[in-house]
Amino acid sequence: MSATPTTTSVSDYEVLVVGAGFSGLYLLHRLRAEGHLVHAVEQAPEVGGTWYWNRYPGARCDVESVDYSYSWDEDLQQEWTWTEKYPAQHDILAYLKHVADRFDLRKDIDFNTTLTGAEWDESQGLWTATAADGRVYRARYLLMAVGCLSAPKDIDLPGFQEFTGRVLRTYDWPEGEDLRGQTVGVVGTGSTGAQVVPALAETVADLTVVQRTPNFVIPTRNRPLHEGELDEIKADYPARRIRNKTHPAGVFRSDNPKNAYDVDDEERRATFQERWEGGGINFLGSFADLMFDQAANDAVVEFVHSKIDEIVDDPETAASLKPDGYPLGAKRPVVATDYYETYNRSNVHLVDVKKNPLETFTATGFRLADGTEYEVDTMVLATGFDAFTGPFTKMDIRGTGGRSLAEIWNRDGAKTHLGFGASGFPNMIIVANVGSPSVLANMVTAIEQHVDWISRLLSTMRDEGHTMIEAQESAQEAWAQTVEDVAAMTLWPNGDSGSWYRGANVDGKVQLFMPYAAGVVEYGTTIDKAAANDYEGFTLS
Ligand code: N01
Repeated sequence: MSATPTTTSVSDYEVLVVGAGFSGLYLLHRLRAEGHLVHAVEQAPEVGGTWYWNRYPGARCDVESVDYSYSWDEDLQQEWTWTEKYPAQHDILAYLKHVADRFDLRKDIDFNTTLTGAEWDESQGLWTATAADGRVYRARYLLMAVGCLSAPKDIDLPGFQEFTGRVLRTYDWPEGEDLRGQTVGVVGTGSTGAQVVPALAETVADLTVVQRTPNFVIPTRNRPLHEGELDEIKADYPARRIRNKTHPAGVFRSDNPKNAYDVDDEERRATFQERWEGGGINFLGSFADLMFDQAANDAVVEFVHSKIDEIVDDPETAASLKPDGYPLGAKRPVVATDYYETYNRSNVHLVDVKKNPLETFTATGFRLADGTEYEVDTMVLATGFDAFTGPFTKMDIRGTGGRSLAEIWNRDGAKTHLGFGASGFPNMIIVANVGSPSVLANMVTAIEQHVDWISRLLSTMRDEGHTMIEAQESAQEAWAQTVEDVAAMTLWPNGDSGSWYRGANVDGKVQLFMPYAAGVVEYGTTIDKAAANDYEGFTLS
């Protein structure tokens, strides 16, 4: 708790929600409706979480608009108008602002409030959380609705401090900035890089993309919704939401039930081609065994390689863009518009730093190992996140006996029981993050599933006179093992992908597979069973 207090105000609540993105807003609404005294704090001056901050050109979600939205209010889903198949950042932010206004949520949110730490007071059974400006919040329950991808990865580029030009990071991009006419460098070719690169290519004079690990990039095929399409969806909305909850990914996909080698070469290629034409994450439903069978995955890898060869004019650039050494899906698959096509533009250049390492940044740009120098006006860093754990470990969270969550997670990796609680941190409840399907599903479905479970838990505790819940250490160990074991049944952990799913993108981070790979259906059964069994694995008192 580092900041010098400028105020000593102390506010008392039953529940303190940290974050006002998709999770925090629904928690606030749901818990308030159930009569809990609940309040939220939010670092930003506005609601929206990740969709407030990530305003970079091209930012768009790869889950369809009509599914990447709340399902818990029929009037809300009937009255909101989505205009495109996939929502742009500003569309999602507008939607969340509307939700905040419509359900009068803002009155219970303190904006511009960054919590620096939270401490469990054992004698009183309360959390005391401190904001950067010194304000203090006391609450029985601390609900961590902080997002999985909200703490940027530290800059780990050689000699970056030498660079004196402008630096923009995609995670907090200045509103409306498109770097028109400038000479620009971009580091990072993940989901963010693959969206910002084609968008910037349209406006900047010259764009150099620094790529370390190539990704599999599937075309989005975004389009305006056809006339009448939204009305048809709305007529069937409740049933559509139920269908979404029957798919492990929390969004209905017409997955092909066949395995890749159940069919001949021609049918296999035609199937990939059809899904590629359709665009989006549905491509992963081409065959049932893509994430389970290496040969099936090799087939899809070969198909994507062939598309890169087809699209990219320069053979050397095409060769550099082809991912190898890890299965498609082991790193979060990227969905973007005109990504490969962008490398055919005369103002866009790819620098493959696996072949020719980035030696150092200089005052005016950067230099490669072979001595090639690049001069840029602005460097754009799309270098990713300290995923899952970062938003927790950047705070000083102290549990029973003063134990530090950051110390434990940095040393042993992040472990939870069923994704909701960590042993030694009573009444700290985690929302849709480590140990639950979270990022491997439609985040909104995963969030709703978590919030519904948490709200049931808190109401049950109130009704039964409990005031404390804590994950049992043995249950937490067993669940962490289950999360690993389930991931090990898939190709997700395989290869040299450096994926943030397992912390491999951050130097020195303990590598554990963090999301629960079995998906929301299996997970829902597990958590409901635990609840029905008197919250098995948790101690309630
Ligand atoms: O981050 P990333 P992101 N030198 O970690 C490179 C979601 N999302 O912000 O792979 C050189 O995926 C790094 O290279 P490497 C989605 O879940 C969704 O792009 O480590 N390069 C990589 O290329 C996504 O997965 C949407 O070798 C360095 C890139 O930076 C998640 O957010 C849109 C480097 C980081 O990629 C994160 O995506 C956007 C270094 N020192 C985001 N350090 C949609 O819904 C890092 N890199 C569409």
